Amino acid sequence: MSNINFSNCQIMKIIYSIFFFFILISASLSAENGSKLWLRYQSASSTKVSLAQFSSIVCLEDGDILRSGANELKMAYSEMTGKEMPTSGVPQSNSLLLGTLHNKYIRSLNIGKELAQLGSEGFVIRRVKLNADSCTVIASAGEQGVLYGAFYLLRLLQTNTYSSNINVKEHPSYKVRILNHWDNLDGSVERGYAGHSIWKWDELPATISPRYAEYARANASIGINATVLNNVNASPKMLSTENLLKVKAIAAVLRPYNIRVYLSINFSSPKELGGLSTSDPLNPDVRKWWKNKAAEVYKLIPDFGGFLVKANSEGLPGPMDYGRTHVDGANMLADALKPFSGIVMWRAFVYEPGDDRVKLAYNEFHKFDGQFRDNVIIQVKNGPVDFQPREPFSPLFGAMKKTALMPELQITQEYLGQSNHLVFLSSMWEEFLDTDTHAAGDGTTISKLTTGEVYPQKITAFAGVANIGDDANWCGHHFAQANWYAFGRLAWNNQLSSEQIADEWIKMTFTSPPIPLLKERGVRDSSLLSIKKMMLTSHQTAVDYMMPLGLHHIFAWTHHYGPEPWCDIIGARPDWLPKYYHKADSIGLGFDRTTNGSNAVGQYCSPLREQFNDVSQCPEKYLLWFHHVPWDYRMNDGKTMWDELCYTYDKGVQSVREYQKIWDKAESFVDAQRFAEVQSKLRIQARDAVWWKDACLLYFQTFSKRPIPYDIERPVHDLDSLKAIKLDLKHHN
Ligand code: GCW
Repeated sequence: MSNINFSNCQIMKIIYSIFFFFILISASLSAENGSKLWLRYQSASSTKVSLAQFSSIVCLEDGDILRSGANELKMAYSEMTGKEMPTSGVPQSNSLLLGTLHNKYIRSLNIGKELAQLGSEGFVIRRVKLNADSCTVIASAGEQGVLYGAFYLLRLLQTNTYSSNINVKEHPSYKVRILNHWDNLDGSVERGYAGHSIWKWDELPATISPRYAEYARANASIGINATVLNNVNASPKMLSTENLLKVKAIAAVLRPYNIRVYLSINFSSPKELGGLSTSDPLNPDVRKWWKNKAAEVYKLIPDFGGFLVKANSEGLPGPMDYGRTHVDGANMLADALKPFSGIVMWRAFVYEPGDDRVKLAYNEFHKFDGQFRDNVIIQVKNGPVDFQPREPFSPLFGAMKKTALMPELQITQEYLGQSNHLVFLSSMWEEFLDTDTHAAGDGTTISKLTTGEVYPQKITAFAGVANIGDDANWCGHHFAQANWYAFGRLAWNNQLSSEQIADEWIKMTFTSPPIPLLKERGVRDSSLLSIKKMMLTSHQTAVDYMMPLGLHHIFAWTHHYGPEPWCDIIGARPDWLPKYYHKADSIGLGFDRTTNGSNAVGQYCSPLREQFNDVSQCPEKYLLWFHHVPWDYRMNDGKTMWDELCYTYDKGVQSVREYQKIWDKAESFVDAQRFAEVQSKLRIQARDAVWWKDACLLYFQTFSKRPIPYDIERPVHDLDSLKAIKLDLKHHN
């Protein structure tokens, strides 16, 4: 009996140990809502090396921005080791030194020329000998570079890629790396799918949300150095003194992280806010009003960045209301900002009805080449229409040789499943940046053009429409954080591969429990690899189940979420309706933009224009963008266009199902909350993919009159029931 009792006791002990083990594991697995983004250092304690290898941190000088970098390292040290990082005033053996050329130790390293070339935001991280001691140094010409170097070092540790003989040299591809918030003063966010605006205008300037500093840290960690706080559909009230005081309060939080604040302005502000009778850019009172307003802004915010302007677009006011031009409008604002070194980002997203919509921005802008002030930069969306799942590049890139141009990308997934679909946008942006425009001969890629390597630009910039809101996980979908991350990384280095970006992000974001522990628990590396593969194929997958082969803008009228290729609204602008774009008829599908059609191909340089013009040479991913193609046209793989369309939609659906399997298999690798949330979003995505496939194939079948190939999944919806769907937007916005 006693024996039995004894062994019971042992069993109890074992049960308790197992119980506590699981409590520990589940605590580390469950307390996760995604709010920490990729800034997780706790796991680094179990990686090959951690900050603990450094004997001390030595800040060789003072400065708010440098201090932000040092603080991040100290915080990471505590998270990694549970102890405070030793600090020291002078270099010791194995110290981590942070400093700029202002410091004698950094100067003694003889790297002044190198640092000057890298600029104030560039940096080196290097193992150096100082007197007799070996140290690691993060050095830059400016304190900004030290901040970026600190985050760079942390990333190496987080991703397990640090080596003790480190030798890194970095500088950013673009000077201005900027988020565009489409946030309104009432707290709503246009095309925002992650809750309300993070800017709490009602409580500012008295109350400063702790999220502002978190936001600044996250952006600094990926090199973003600028932000436009408000929607391009701007309210004139944004520039009221009352609101500027609120902007000043936000700027004060972002400044130590090297982030400058910009504002979108409403072109009618002189009239609407200032009470003038006009906002004509050539009117002296209007010009004076803007000069005074600029002076007021800079008095409050001396490092204010400048204005972003949407003018004469989608009903917004602009210089053309007064018979003036984009040049008149942009230059007037540029003159007002010039004394303070501010810049104007003037958007080319304009499409006054007339010609084929894809041609309009080019038609309106390229004729002004060379006429803008040198503190104006034209902000151009990646494609000629509007952030569609896939577009060929905007032909303005390469066409304006004497004007600074900057790409505008959309991080928020307005047209890519919003916060429900897992779509890693980096692949799309990489494709865009790598595109050869041939503007100045072979190899004139968009990345080279926009960094000023081909035609020099005084300002270079890279903008992304933010996907950030006040949701706990910031972006609505855990994987949408990867798009914010990727945008910043590409703005910093536009040569990075999406594969590297995905790899970094996965390792930094899903570090709980840490990777080595996972291995002990038998989770194979293949889970990580599969997640990466899922991310890297996810853009093509979304294109496949939404708009393959160059189809575009066949979304539902209001919400841009689901399919409505049949959509017809009496009295609507034709180029706001899907039929304008797909042109389905009994002969075939697609928009004829060849020399026989709208001749949009003519806006591209040779040999692209000839390639796009010739149906047999046109890349199939753009086929229906440039051609009206017969249903039985033979594709490269020998299938008819109709069959290819069917198989591609089906492939999209099947790929999402694969993603579900990949994710479910990764369950032991991800904490419970994030696992369940992504799982449930993938279920929505799988259902939506079928919705897209059925809607588009059943609708286009009414024109093609051909069977859906019998070896693919049959439709599960009726066309009429799909046509009856009217989404309650609240579910999606
Ligand atoms: O993509 C479209 C959006 C609008 C947006 C506009 C723009 C801010 O549907 O919501 O307005 O583009 O870029 O100005």
